[in-house]
Amino acid sequence: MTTATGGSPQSYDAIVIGAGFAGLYQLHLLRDRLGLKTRVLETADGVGGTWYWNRYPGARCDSESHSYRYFFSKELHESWDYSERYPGQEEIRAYLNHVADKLALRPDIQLSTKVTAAAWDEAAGRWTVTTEAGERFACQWLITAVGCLSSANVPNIPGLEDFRGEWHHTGRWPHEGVDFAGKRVGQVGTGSTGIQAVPVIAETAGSLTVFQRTANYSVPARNGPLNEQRKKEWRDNFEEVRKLVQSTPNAHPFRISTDRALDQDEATRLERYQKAWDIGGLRFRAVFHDLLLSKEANDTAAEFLKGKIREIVKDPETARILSDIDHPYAAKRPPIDTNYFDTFNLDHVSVVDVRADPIRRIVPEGIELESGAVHELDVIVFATGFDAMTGPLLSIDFQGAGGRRLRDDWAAGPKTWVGVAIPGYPNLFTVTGPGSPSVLANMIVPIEQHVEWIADCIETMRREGVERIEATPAAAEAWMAHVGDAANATLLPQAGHSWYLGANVPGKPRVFMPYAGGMVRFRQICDAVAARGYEGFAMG
Ligand code: N01
Repeated sequence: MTTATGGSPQSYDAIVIGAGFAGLYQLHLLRDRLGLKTRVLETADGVGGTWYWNRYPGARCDSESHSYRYFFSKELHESWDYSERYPGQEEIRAYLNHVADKLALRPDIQLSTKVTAAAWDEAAGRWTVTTEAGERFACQWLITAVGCLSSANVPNIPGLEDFRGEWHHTGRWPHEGVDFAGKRVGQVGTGSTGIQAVPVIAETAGSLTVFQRTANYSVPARNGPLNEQRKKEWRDNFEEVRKLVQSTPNAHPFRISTDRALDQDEATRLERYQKAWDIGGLRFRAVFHDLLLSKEANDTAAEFLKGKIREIVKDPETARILSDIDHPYAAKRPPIDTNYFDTFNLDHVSVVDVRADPIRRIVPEGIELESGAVHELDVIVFATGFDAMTGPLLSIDFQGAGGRRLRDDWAAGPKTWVGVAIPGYPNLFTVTGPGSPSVLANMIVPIEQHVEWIADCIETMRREGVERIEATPAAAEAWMAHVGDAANATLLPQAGHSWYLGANVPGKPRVFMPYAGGMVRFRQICDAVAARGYEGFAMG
């Protein structure tokens, strides 16, 4: 391997940062369709992105497996079967390794390489990318494929360094696993991750105490093995599934009902909720069209789900804490689970309401609350989420045109043009950046759309002899206003503590980051931008 720590940087047409779903496909298109000399730089020592890091107990995707895969190649599609309704972390990682082999991507992926900085050289019209090890790379196009949820958020609770036991964040889980057998385990966090982890940790832990700040809804996933007939069905119906996921606003393989909750009588409504509960998964959100548009409609779903918690959880005080939910259903990312609420019926599992009695500090023997109560623990699991969307980008020191810094430019919140380009940062593309539908959709579909749009844009530049492209400040300003308006037309901003708003990270600006206008509309907007000669961009 060549190193370029001292002299001139290694030269490429394009550098892609990250080897998850986005980076692998971006490499394939740039290298194999456009013929660009491309290199992927990846922090981890394997491919997989999110699915490389998130090895916590119970890690599994909430998208159904026939929709959580690439759709750009029928041949690739037919070469892989998932084994369960929802793919588990190991299986998704295996799938991405299979893709890397099948498309012969590995020679152009440099693992164990953390990008720390990237600076635009205006005179050369190129980016210089620097890694933690001091290697330098130069490229005309720089593409971030760093994921939306890859910057682990370990809360800054005083005393953590004094804790006598071991602690882990779910997004940085040890590869060798964690042995909970007989141990006193404390878990902080009850988002999608925490809700998946609780039942699995409880299987072996001596005791499990869940520290809940915000109670959460959850719908049973109803996971299970796929039989051979179902696998064949998904293989044979590639075109239908692809069309379906590309034609629904949230890119999942099911349609959102056009019926409104408030138009139904109560018996019909309950019957529809019960049916969706029995089918399980994110489909619950699609039962009625107005669940995220009308608080009154949402209340009917919320009440149904709170009722289920009270039905399942036997101890009334535990049921009260778990069902004391303060936001509309699906205003935060709605989790799905396998036996989450049932797990609280086990004698060795309990919940502590840390909204009522907040965590004061961590002491050598465990977690101390404001009341002075100390929960003695051997292991603390932080299922405390991520510095979402902007975190992974801002962890790289981007220096744009004229020496401007992304950290300064985004001090009051991110600004992008259609999620993929940032004014002041020429020839930089951000796959599923802030302002894209990304996390509000089944991620694979926005990833593929962005990656293809970026490849088309670069192809156009080369065909037309354009060396430099940059989003205009006016376009980004208008787009972020539209992103805000799209969110405000829904109930999403009503979950004031959600990571969609950056509210989970102290000091982070409160800006609603993902585009809530839906994937179908977003694709039309991006296509129109390209068709109008890359409207909102300055090209030269
Ligand atoms: O993180 P979260 P996550 N003291 O931010 C709590 C995707 N995902 O990793 O709500 C006490 O949702 C925090 O409390 P509060 C999915 O998009 C997908 O669970 O801020 N508690 C909350 O309960 C998801 O939305 C899948 O009051 C603290 C929890 O920690 C996203 O990843 C699976 C705290 C964090 O919840 C993130 O989910 C898993 C503190 N200091 C995740 N700080 C699949 O598809 C935070 N919390 C499978």
